[in-house]
Amino acid sequence: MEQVLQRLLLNEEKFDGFAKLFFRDADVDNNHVIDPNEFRQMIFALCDELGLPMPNDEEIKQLRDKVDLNHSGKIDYNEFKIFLKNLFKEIVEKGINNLNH
Ligand SMILES: [Ca+2]
Repeated sequence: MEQVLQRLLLNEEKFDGFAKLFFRDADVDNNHVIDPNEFRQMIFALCDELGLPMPNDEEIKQLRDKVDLNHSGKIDYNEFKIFLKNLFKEIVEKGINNLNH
């Protein structure tokens, strides 16, 4: 998994493609932002995909506050992309089993 993420990080085009696909999937009502419910589902899907432990509601809320850079209550694509890139970097640097959750 780490190698897959590393390759994505090294190729902006591929990373953008992956991020877009994931964002589109998460944006269930297709309004181009991720609302809190969609965010919750998205985090579950992401943890499932990456084999990470499922966070609880409080952790999801804290994460959402961190990702929502302009505090609009919703996550736009740019915010999502920054979040995803940082997450991938953290996984590549520390290894998937050594993340703080
Ligand atoms: Ca939405």
